[in-house]
Parts: sequence; structure tokens; C-alpha cells
Amino acid sequence: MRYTLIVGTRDWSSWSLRPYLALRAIGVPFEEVVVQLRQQPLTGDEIRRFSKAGRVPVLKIDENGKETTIWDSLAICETLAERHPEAKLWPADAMARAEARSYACEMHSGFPDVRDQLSMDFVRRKPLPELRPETKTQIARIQEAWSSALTRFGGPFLFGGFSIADCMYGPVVSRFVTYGVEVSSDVDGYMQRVMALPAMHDWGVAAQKEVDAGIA
Ligand SMILES: N[C@@H](CCC(=O)N[C@@H](CS)C(=O)NCC(=O)O)C(=O)O
Repeated sequence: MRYTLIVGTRDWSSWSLRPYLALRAIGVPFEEVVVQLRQQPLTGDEIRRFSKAGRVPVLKIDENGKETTIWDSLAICETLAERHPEAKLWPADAMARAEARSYACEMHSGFPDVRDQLSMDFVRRKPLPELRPETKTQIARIQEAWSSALTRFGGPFLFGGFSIADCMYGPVVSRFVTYGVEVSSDVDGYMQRVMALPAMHDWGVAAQKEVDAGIA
């Protein structure tokens, strides 16, 4: 069995970071292929070599002589959770699991203004732009959701142990760090724990190389 994760330029590709964190949490070996983003039409053509959906991340599973392609960050995370139950990528308790799924889905389908105004730039530190009211509301909602889960499930991650909810919010943590978003102390502690993950560190090292090479 072989996993290949196709990701975008690491400094920018927030969606790619999510399944990367899940794969690292599982601890299985996997290969990475990086597609350079923001070079249309080349980027789109290159991604479509791997997935007709034309978006990264993409996971290829080579198993028993068959290759399966999975695209979309959440579909990849769900597939990994199903294939590696020992990694406990979802909480064991059914009600906590249902809520963790809501957290992951709220991120996956929401917060458009945060994504637009605070785009991921993993290694750079930037001034906070003039925030639209919608962006402020979404930042407040994210922090309120994090605080609520940390209080109720006791940390250190949103639902106690590291889960797909944390994978989905990992890039948001990076955005808050990049733009110096003001956060409460419990949220700050959570963000520090996420940023200290070896997987986040390694992603940052790769992103820094892209910046140094002038491709991000
Ligand atoms: N809903 C998708 C979104 C994926 C997405 O928008 N990926 C961006 C990169 S972060 C992309 O592939 N952009 C294609 C391009 O820039 O041409 C997911 O969760 O995977």
C-alpha cells in the first residue's frame, strides 16, 4: 500500500495542510508531490494530471494493484480516519464525534471573509489588514468555538486528543499567527500547542524553502 499526497505550494495552500496533518498524526509513510500554485494556466493543468476536479489536495492510494484517487481535504481526512481507526482521528464518544464533525464542516464550508482577508502565508508575519465587519464576526466565532471545546473537553486539543477538527483549523491557527490576531489566553495556549506540532514545524521548514527560492 502506498499513499501519495499531492499538495499546493506549502506557504499558501491551507487546504493541503489539513490532510497533511492527518497523515502525520497517523504516522504512516507517504510521498508528497508539490504543485506550484498561482501560475495559471500551468497550475490548473498540472493539478488535473492528478485529479479532474482541478484542486489540491489529492490523495492517491495504491493498493492491491489498484489506484484510487480521493480529492477534497475533508474527504481525504474522513478516508484516513476510516482506514486507520487506531489513530483516533475522530473522538471515541459518539456525541463528541458528532460535534467534532460539525466543527470540521463549519470550517470546510464557512469563514469566507477570514479566508479572503487573512490568506495563509505560513512563514511570513504581516500587519493585520482593516477587517470587514464580517471578518471580525467570523474571527470571534472561531475563537468562541475553540474556547468552548477546550473548556468542555479539557484540551490539549479541541476534543481532547488531536482530531480532524484540529487538522481543519490548523491553517486558521497559522493565519492568526501570521496576522497577529488578538486572542484570549486559552486560545493562545491552543494555538501554541498546534504550532508546536512536529508536522506544523516541518510544513514551515518546507514553506520557508519556497520563500527562500522565490516561489512563494
Ligand atoms: N474544498 C476544497 C478546496 C481546495 C482548494 O481550493 N485548493 C486550492 C489550493 S489551497 C486549489 O487547488 N487551487 C487551484 C488553483 O489555484 O488553481 C478542499 O477542501 O480540498
